[in-house]
Amino acid sequence: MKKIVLMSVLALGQITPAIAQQAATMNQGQMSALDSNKDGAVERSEYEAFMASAFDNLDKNKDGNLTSDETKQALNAQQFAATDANGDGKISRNEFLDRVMADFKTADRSGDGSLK
Ligand SMILES: [Ca+2]
Ligand SMILES: [Ca+2]
Ligand SMILES: [Ca+2]
Repeated sequence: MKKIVLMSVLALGQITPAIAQQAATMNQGQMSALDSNKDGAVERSEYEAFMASAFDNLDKNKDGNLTSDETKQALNAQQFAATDANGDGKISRNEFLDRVMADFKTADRSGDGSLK
Protein backbone atom coordinates (compact mmCIF):
# COMPACT_ATOMS: atom_id res chain seq x y z
CA MET A 1 0.00 0.00 0.00
CA LYS A 2 2.81 2.42 0.77
CA LYS A 3 4.11 1.87 -2.71
CA ILE A 4 0.72 2.48 -4.29
CA VAL A 5 0.20 5.87 -2.67
CA LEU A 6 3.68 6.81 -3.67
CA MET A 7 3.04 5.91 -7.29
CA SER A 8 0.05 8.16 -7.24
CA VAL A 9 2.12 11.04 -5.98
CA LEU A 10 4.70 10.31 -8.62
CA ALA A 11 2.07 10.18 -11.32
CA LEU A 12 1.69 13.89 -10.85
CA GLY A 13 5.38 14.47 -10.64
CA GLN A 14 6.83 16.26 -7.70
CA ILE A 15 3.88 17.67 -5.85
CA THR A 16 6.01 18.95 -3.08
CA PRO A 17 9.80 18.99 -2.99
CA ALA A 18 9.73 17.12 0.31
CA ILE A 19 7.82 14.23 -1.18
CA ALA A 20 9.90 14.21 -4.32
CA GLN A 21 13.14 14.05 -2.43
CA GLN A 22 12.03 11.05 -0.48
CA ALA A 23 10.16 9.48 -3.33
CA ALA A 24 12.32 6.38 -3.38
CA THR A 25 10.93 5.27 -0.06
CA MET A 26 7.60 6.17 1.43
CA ASN A 27 8.62 6.47 5.03
CA GLN A 28 6.56 6.42 8.20
CA GLY A 29 6.53 10.19 8.39
CA GLN A 30 4.99 10.51 4.96
CA MET A 31 2.40 7.89 5.77
CA SER A 32 1.50 9.83 8.89
CA ALA A 33 1.22 12.99 6.85
CA LEU A 34 -1.52 11.38 4.80
CA ASP A 35 -3.13 9.45 7.65
CA SER A 36 -4.35 12.47 9.57
CA ASN A 37 -6.57 10.57 12.04
CA LYS A 38 -3.77 8.05 12.69
CA ASP A 39 -5.87 4.94 12.28
CA GLY A 40 -3.26 3.27 10.09
CA ALA A 41 -5.23 3.63 6.86
CA VAL A 42 -5.42 6.45 4.35
CA GLU A 43 -9.07 7.23 3.74
CA ARG A 44 -10.37 8.89 0.62
CA SER A 45 -11.08 12.07 2.53
CA GLU A 46 -7.57 12.18 3.97
CA TYR A 47 -6.05 11.66 0.57
CA GLU A 48 -8.25 14.30 -0.99
CA ALA A 49 -7.42 16.84 1.73
CA PHE A 50 -3.73 16.20 1.27
CA MET A 51 -3.96 16.61 -2.49
CA ALA A 52 -6.12 19.72 -2.18
CA SER A 53 -3.45 21.35 -0.06
CA ALA A 54 -0.82 20.25 -2.59
CA PHE A 55 -2.88 22.03 -5.24
CA ASP A 56 -3.03 25.18 -3.13
CA ASN A 57 0.72 25.11 -2.68
CA LEU A 58 1.26 24.92 -6.41
CA ASP A 59 -1.32 27.60 -7.21
CA LYS A 60 0.96 30.50 -6.48
CA ASN A 61 -1.36 33.27 -7.65
CA LYS A 62 -4.41 31.63 -6.02
CA ASP A 63 -6.66 31.87 -9.05
CA GLY A 64 -7.84 28.28 -8.76
CA ASN A 65 -5.90 27.11 -11.81
CA LEU A 66 -2.43 25.76 -12.33
CA THR A 67 -0.60 27.05 -15.36
CA SER A 68 2.39 25.34 -16.92
CA ASP A 69 4.47 28.08 -15.33
CA GLU A 70 3.21 27.24 -11.85
CA THR A 71 3.82 23.54 -12.38
CA LYS A 72 7.07 23.68 -14.32
CA GLN A 73 9.01 22.36 -11.33
CA ALA A 74 6.50 19.59 -10.76
CA LEU A 75 5.07 18.39 -14.05
CA ASN A 76 6.56 17.81 -17.45
CA ALA A 77 4.59 18.76 -20.55
CA GLN A 78 3.16 15.27 -20.90
CA GLN A 79 1.99 15.08 -17.32
CA PHE A 80 0.52 18.54 -17.59
CA ALA A 81 -1.43 17.64 -20.72
CA ALA A 82 -2.66 14.40 -19.13
CA THR A 83 -4.03 16.28 -16.13
CA ASP A 84 -5.51 19.15 -18.17
CA ALA A 85 -8.58 17.16 -19.14
CA ASN A 86 -10.31 19.87 -21.19
CA GLY A 87 -7.10 21.01 -22.85
CA ASP A 88 -7.47 24.71 -22.07
CA GLY A 89 -3.86 25.00 -20.96
CA LYS A 90 -4.74 25.27 -17.27
CA ILE A 91 -5.27 22.63 -14.62
CA SER A 92 -8.33 23.50 -12.59
CA ARG A 93 -8.79 22.28 -9.05
CA ASN A 94 -11.37 19.78 -10.30
CA GLU A 95 -9.10 18.46 -13.02
CA PHE A 96 -6.31 18.05 -10.51
CA LEU A 97 -8.49 16.29 -7.95
CA ASP A 98 -10.17 14.12 -10.60
CA ARG A 99 -6.77 12.90 -11.65
CA VAL A 100 -5.41 12.16 -8.20
CA MET A 101 -8.66 10.65 -6.98
CA ALA A 102 -8.71 8.37 -10.02
CA ASP A 103 -5.29 7.22 -8.85
CA PHE A 104 -6.72 6.63 -5.40
CA LYS A 105 -9.56 4.56 -6.85
CA THR A 106 -7.10 2.45 -8.81
CA ALA A 107 -5.00 1.92 -5.71
CA ASP A 108 -8.03 1.03 -3.58
CA ARG A 109 -8.39 -2.48 -4.92
CA SER A 110 -10.73 -3.58 -2.16
CA GLY A 111 -13.02 -0.64 -2.91
CA ASP A 112 -13.58 0.17 0.75
CA GLY A 113 -12.50 3.80 0.36
CA SER A 114 -9.28 3.44 2.28
CA LEU A 115 -5.72 2.38 1.57
CA LYS A 116 -4.01 0.24 4.13
CA1 LIG B 1 -6.77 7.47 8.47
CA1 LIG C 1 -2.70 29.82 -10.60
CA1 LIG D 1 -8.13 22.56 -17.98
